This record gives sequence, C-alpha cells and structure tokens, in this order.
Amino acid sequence: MPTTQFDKESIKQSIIGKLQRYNGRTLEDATDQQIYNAVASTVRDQIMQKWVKYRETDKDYTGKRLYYLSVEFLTGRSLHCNILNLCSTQEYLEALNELGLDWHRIFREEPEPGLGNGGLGRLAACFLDSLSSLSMPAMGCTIRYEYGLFRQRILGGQQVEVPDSWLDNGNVWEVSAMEDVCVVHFGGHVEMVNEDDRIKFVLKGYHSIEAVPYDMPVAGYGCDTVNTLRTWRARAPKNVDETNYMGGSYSRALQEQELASMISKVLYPEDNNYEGKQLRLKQHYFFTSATLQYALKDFKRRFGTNFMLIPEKMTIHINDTHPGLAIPEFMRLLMDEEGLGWDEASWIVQHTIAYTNHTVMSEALEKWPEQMMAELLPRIYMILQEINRRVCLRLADHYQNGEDPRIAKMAITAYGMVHMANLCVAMSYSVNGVSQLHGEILKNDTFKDYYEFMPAKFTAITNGITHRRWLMACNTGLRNLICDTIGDQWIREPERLQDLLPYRDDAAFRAEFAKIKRHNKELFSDMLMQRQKMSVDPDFMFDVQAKRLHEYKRQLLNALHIMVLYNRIMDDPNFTMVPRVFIFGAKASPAYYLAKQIIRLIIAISKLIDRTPRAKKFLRVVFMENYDVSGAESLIPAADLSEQLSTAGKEASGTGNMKFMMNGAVTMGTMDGANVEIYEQVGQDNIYIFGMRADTVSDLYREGGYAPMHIYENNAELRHALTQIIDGTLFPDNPATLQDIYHYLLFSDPYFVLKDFGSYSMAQRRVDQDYRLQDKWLRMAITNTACSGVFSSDRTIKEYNDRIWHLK
Ligand code: 26V
Repeated sequence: MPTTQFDKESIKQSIIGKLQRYNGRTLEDATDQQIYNAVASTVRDQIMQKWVKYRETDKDYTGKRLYYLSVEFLTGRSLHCNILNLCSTQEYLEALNELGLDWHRIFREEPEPGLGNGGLGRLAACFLDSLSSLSMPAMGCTIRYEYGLFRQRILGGQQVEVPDSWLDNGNVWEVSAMEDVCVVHFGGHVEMVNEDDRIKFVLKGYHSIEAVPYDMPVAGYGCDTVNTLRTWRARAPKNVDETNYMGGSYSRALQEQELASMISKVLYPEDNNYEGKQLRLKQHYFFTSATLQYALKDFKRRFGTNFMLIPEKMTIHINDTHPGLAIPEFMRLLMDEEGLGWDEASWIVQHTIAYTNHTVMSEALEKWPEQMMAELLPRIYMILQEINRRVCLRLADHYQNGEDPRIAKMAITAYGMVHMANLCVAMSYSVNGVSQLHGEILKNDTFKDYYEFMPAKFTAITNGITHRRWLMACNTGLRNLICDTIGDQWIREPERLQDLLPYRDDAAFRAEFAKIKRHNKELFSDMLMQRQKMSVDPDFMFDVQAKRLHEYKRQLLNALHIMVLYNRIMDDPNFTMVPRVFIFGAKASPAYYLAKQIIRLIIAISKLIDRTPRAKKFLRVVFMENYDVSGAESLIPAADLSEQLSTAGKEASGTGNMKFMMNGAVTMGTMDGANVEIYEQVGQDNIYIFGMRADTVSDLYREGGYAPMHIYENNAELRHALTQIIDGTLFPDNPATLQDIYHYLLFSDPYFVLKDFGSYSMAQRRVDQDYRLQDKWLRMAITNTACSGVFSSDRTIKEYNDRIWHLK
C-alpha cells in the first residue's frame, strides 16, 4: 500500500502531545471535543504529508484536469472515512482502544458540514471520493456557507428550523489558500472603449467582493492521490474602502463587510424548487467566477497563453444549471481579460463545459429575470444576449423559418427571463441525465427540441454512491462478513460483490447476515435514544422512507397505508401482521407549506398509534429528527425495507435507493429513476414494484390529470383513512388541522397518490407474507447487497471519464 503509515504508537503519542500543546490537558481531563480535535488533527497530519507529495508531482502534470462545480457538496463527517481511505483503520482502532477511548463517541464530536440539501449535493461528495480513489486529477468547487442546511427540530408535532453554525468550533480539515484570493465584480455599467483598433468592453462603477478559498483534502482510498475540495468565502476587499475609514465612516466600513459576507452566509434550503432570489444569483456567480479565474490562472501557469489548448487540458463540469454562469463568465474572461475574439472564446467554451441535469420538475428549472441579471451582472448579461442572438439565428436557419415556435422554447433569453437550462444545453459539449430513464425523458420530453437539433451531445450515466462510506464505513459488520466470505477484491472492484450470490443458499451465511442486521438495528435504536430519547424494538421489521420531503416523493402514500393498517388492526380482532416500525427521515423546505403539513400528519399518526395499545403491538411510526448524512449512516444499515415511492418519471435517479440496497434492504418502489435499474439487477423476485409506469403517467398528464374522487368512492379502506385526516381521529381538539392535505388529495392529487394506492397496498401485503419466511427474505436481502456493485460511484466516474472527461 503506497500510503504513509502512522503506526499505533506514534498515533497515541500524537494525540497525547496535541492535547498537551493545544489544550494544556492530559487525556484524563480533556473533553470529548478536545479529544476529537487531537485525533482529527493527527489524521490531518497524515493526509497533509500525502497532500504535499501529491501536489509536488501535480506541479509538473501536463494532462487534463477536472473542475467539478456544484453549489452543494454534502460531504458528511470526514474523520472515519479519512482513516478508512488512509488504510489506517486498524492502527487507529488499536491506538484509541489502548488510550481507553470510545471510537464512536469521538466520531460523534465532529460537526457535520451540511453544505447540501439532498441528492445533488451528496452525489457531488461521492464523486469526489471516487475521483480521488481512481486517481483522477480533480478539484471540487463550491461555496463555504457559514450556515449549512438548517437543523430540524420537532416541536409540538411540527418542524422547526434552527440555524446550523457548523463552523463554531473551527474546521480541522480546511486550510486557507490566500495566494488564490481573487475579486468578483457586481453591478456597474459597461462602457465601450476603442483600444488598438479593437472595441473593448469595460465594466465601470462596479462593486467588488473578495473570494477567499479554503481547501479540504480528499484522499483517495489506498492511493497517493489527494484531490481538493475548494470552498469560497466572500468578504469585502480591505483596501478599496479605506476612503470610508478616512472619512470617519468606520461603521459604514463594517456594514460593507457585513453585506459582502452575506454572499457566503447561508445555504438556501430549497430542494427541487427554485425561487428567483437575488442573493442566490449572487452566490452562483460568486463561486463560479472565482473558480474560473483560478482555473484560467492555473492553465496559464501550466501552458501559457495558448488558449486553444484549453479543451484538451481541462473540463469544467457543471452540476445542474446553478454554476451555468460559468459559460458567459468564461467567455468574458477570454475576451475581455485575455483579448480573444468571440468565435475563439465561444469555441473554447463549447468544448470545455459539460452539464448534468438532475431534475425534470418544472418548478426546479432555473430562470432569472433579465432585469435582475442586467442590473447585477451587466457584462454577463450582454454576453448572454449575444449568445442568444447567435443561437436563435442558427435555429432559424435550421428550421428554415425565423418564426418557428420551437425557437422561443429553446431561446436563452425569452419573455423577460434567462433560461439557464437552455443556456447549458446550447453551450456545453455534453448533456447528461442521471439514470437511463431520466436520460430518455430528457431526450423525448424536457429537451426534445434540442435533442433533435444537436443529438450527439446527449447521454445518460446512472448515478452511484461511494461504497467506501456507504458500506465499508457505515456497516462494519457487513463489511467484515463480506471480506471473510469472498475476500477483499470487491473493495477495489465493487462489481465483485456478485461473488456473494452463491452464499444465499448457505444457511450459516444467512444466519450471520441476519445477526448483523439485527445488531445494526440495536445500534440504530441506541442512536435514536441518544438523539431524541426514543427507542425502537429491533424485533420489528424496519420499514424506512428517508429523503427530502416532497409531494412527488409521495410520503403521503406511505402515511395513508399506515392508516389503513391501523384500521385493519382496530377493526378486526383476529388481524395479525409482522410487527413493523415505519421510520421516516425528511426535512421540508421551510417555506413549503404542504410538505410541513405532511410531517405533521406523520407525527400525528405516530402519536395515535402510541396511545392505542392494540395497534402498538404491530405498528410503530418513528419520525427521525434532523435526518442528515450521519443519521443516514446509522439508519440505512438497519433497514429491512426501502421505500422509493416517487411518481414514475419524476425522480431523476435517486441515490438513497442504492444505499439501502447495498446494505441489504429490499426495495418497495415504482419504476422510476434508478429503481428501474435496481430491478434489472436483482430481478423481479427480489424487489417489490408497484404503480403506474412513466409512460402511463405522462399520458395522464397530457389528458389533464384524473379524478381522484372516483378512487375515493370505490375504495372503502382508502376512504376511511382519508376521512380520518379530518374527522378528529388525529386532532381531536382541532379536526381541521390537516384539511388542506385532505382537499389536496381529493380534488387535485397531482402526483397520483390515490391512483397508485391500490397497487401499493397489494405489494405491501406481499412484503408482510414474505417477511414471515425469514429464509426467503434473507435470500432477497443478500441478493440486493450482491447486486449493488454497479451502483458504486467508481463505475459512474469511470463512465463519465470514458464518455465525457477523458482524463488520463
Ligand atoms: C434546485 C435548486 C434551484 C435553485 C438553486 C438551488 C437549488 C438546489 C437544488 C435544486 C434541486 C436539485 C435537484 C436534485 O437534487 N436532484 C436530485 O439529484 C439527485 C442526484 O442526481 C438525484 O438522484 C435525484 O433523483 C434528484 O432529485
């Protein structure tokens, strides 16, 4: 292993030494947090050694580099995964043991950087881990939000948001890179000046913000590569406003500082929803501009001013449209700063930028008012208009008709708005979807006209998850069992998990597998006790739906089904079922009223069951507070059933589905996103598929929806459950509390909850029957783990590289 090994003794010395030097404490009287810091900075020392070496070799590197731009990187905690990737688990485990320290307790001290909302941000983090582990040179670039995603509390049965100031105790993993501080301009106006017989555009009267980079090392597993996650922080430039101090406006100078730092203050808590907030536009331009300035500076250091070489030497990958201003910003830098002409600049950009789409939800597609863009970024707006003019000319030519209605749909600026997705599709060399089904929907629907116009750039690459965090680190029991059974080759080649398949028939293996699952349930129950003073019975089946709360993800389907089960228990004295605990984890965007009502509903159902002794024997509902990466790492290994209920065609891929599968949960899902591919991997006997297919759903939308009342009238069980939402069963004191949900389902139901209910309920009956046959169930669970190798993000990254990036 080419890693720098820190042996057990030097680890122990380092921890004790650090406590002494930095805290003036001995091990005995140090706090858990101080101990965490000492352990983490020991690991950091080890990574730094590698980082220095890697950077040294990287200086002479003349190949291609990837910049992965994402407004979110949901990394989760670093300590455990860093130790794992350094291949030093054994050494640290022994060292901590000998010092009498509890390893899990120390890990828990690390604040979790919540720099993301959900799937898109977590994917970016998995990608970085795989890029490093596959030794591909890459830099992740994002914003250093002072406040990550809000922390969720449940008070009075409702979600309450609390700020997440994750940096309060410092961040062991980051170092500032002052040599790369740069300036980003906002506002002002553009003047044309004539210089050397050329027209130049110069921005005047602008407002400057400084971008300060903080770098976090991303060490690959068992290799020398240490890539960088660069996070940009905003601050007011020191020198520019000295005039303020001289004029005695000290407080104004402080105000400027305050205003500037707003840009990197807080992560917007919106997921699959878009609001045209000016501050968000500032955030996007801020980190995109800073990143491109740095990328260009690095290019010039390596290759001078031979700019036509750029597409050969770097790829700028934009994770959804949020960093899409990279397109006009790159053009601006090449034209205004480096003196290139439009055609050259545009050629370079169109061969350097690659774009991934992550959602087909129309409310999530980014559009900015032209007015806002023109005021905030006047030069960028000019360039956007010119891009638009040229694209529309090409389209008019292509359609042989300047009035063709498709042109307005494909335009970059139209009806007073800038359409970011159109910009990204028109100007990047690659456009990809995140699952096979999603890729098809992009081609046939979302970007249909563009696909017909420029088909070659469209592709689909199915998402993945890093099996290092999502199996090796979070489920050590299962990792050890797998290694003991099939060796450790699967760690480098996760597809080899397939070698587990024959062990489905081995009773001893099944028993071990079951033992681990049960142990994980106990661990989860302990964690829940610690986090929210609740416990769950590990003898119950764990049925889990954990993801952001959204109508299209249909937590309502699950909630209604629980009510139906409750009624069966209460109405029939002879009814029995496998005891099940339904566990939900979900944050709702603070302004998303219906989503918050759904949380209320789930908690109300949970309370109803808890006060009904007969129901409690078979049913429990647990709402896990503040579901985050660490919560997921504890919950997923404990799950038996994974609920993936999105309306077919709406979930671009899903990645939680892959994490559950890898940890031996069986999926209950629609034929949506990557569920389709999970189905193809495990076969129909090892998954529960229900509901309408994507084509049926889109036919229904075309027909203008359906009449949910019809289903209400024909399904007595469902009718009963729906009525209970408003008849005082849940809220005796105020039966109307959730009437909006009731009306929504009965008179609108845009995501077909009632329509798919019957099919869902039938599939759930089969789950109950199958779970009683423990051997059958275990075979299914093992099959899921064994077939999960293709969902490693290592496979995903290799595909991106083969088809899009072409790094070495
Ligand atoms: C939209 C916006 C709009 C304005 C700027 C901030 C912001 C942040 C997030 C979003 C929605 C992001 C879309 C998203 O997270 N999509 C998810 O991406 C996953 C990774 O590809 C995929 O597995 C999920 O199916 C998809 O919902």
